Amino acid sequence: MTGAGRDAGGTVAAGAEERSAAERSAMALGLDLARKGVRGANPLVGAVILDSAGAVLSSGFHRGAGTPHAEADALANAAARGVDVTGATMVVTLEPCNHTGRTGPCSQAIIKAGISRVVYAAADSTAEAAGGAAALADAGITVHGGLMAAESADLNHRWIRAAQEKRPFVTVKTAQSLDGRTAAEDGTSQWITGTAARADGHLIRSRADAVVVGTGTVLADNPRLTARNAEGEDAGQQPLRVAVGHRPVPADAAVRGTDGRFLQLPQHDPAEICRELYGRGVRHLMIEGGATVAGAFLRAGLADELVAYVAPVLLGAGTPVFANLGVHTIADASRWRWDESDGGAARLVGTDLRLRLVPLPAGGIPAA
Ligand code: RP5
Repeated sequence: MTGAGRDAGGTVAAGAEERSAAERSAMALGLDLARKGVRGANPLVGAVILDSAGAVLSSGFHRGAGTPHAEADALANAAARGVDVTGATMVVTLEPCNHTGRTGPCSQAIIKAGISRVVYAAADSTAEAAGGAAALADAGITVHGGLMAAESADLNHRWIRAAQEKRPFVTVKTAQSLDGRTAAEDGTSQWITGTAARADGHLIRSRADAVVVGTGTVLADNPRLTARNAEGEDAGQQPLRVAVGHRPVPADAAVRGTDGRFLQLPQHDPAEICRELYGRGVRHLMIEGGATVAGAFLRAGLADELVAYVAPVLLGAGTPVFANLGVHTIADASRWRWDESDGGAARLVGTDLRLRLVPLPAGGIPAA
């Protein structure tokens, strides 16, 4: 969906042909700016304002829920420098919103500022915010949708899916031996995979809004669940750390940290966990185990991608990577397909193999 082609009384043209090189490079800049935002309840968005010659007048991005949207940020940055944006073009990575949430509708701010042309990438797929392009066109602004829409949608694809399904996008991550174990028979588990795989896992943590483990894993491994760099320092955005289950989490458990980003949920049911965390603004949820929690999400059909780091290590016995999948016969197997996006279906990361899969629809049969 490009959002192009809608005629709402003004002009909403498709015309990728006439989009200038300046607008394309402004959109690329907008996407870079968008990545600086904080993930969570709102999508990542960047905006760039161009003069009629294609020079950049101002830019902005959305820093996270409750802060100004990218369009408002770009307009405010222009105003702060006394830059006149009358008749200018706004290039924005998502269709401007048309609703009043914690901030006002961007469509009205753009109209009020005297912008004469708006070029956006992806249409806003949420029912609450959609309609901005039509409102702008109604006000006589020339609106083009769809420039670099795929790049914008890719940036926010987990958020978009979450908004559509009204639950977090769920990534299940495992770090396992070649024979599918996450701990040896005596419970020792650190470490099965190497530093490069662990660093890659930390990158996923830094992009997730929350990381979930069961209280059993908290007690067994005392994980920190922070996103850290190769030096072991906290790096990037930090997810909310969530322990699910009834067992008490000790006062000195590493997962509690000191930043207040720890939560214990008594719920066991994945759907309830998703509901609770979605209500708290979580749009991308990462499940790190243990076997019971990860298995419960898979069994409930609430795992949207599986990232498995497989070490060239055999344990022969020990903790299985998933428990209670409810598979008793081959016909009931939980079936997945390799997915090439987001880092590829299979590649070596240091000494380990990183696999990425997405579920087949229920009852799906893998391609021959
Ligand atoms: C979980 O995170 C596993 O339980 C593993 O032992 C643990 C490591 O977390 P950090 O303490 O490195 O954050 O996947």
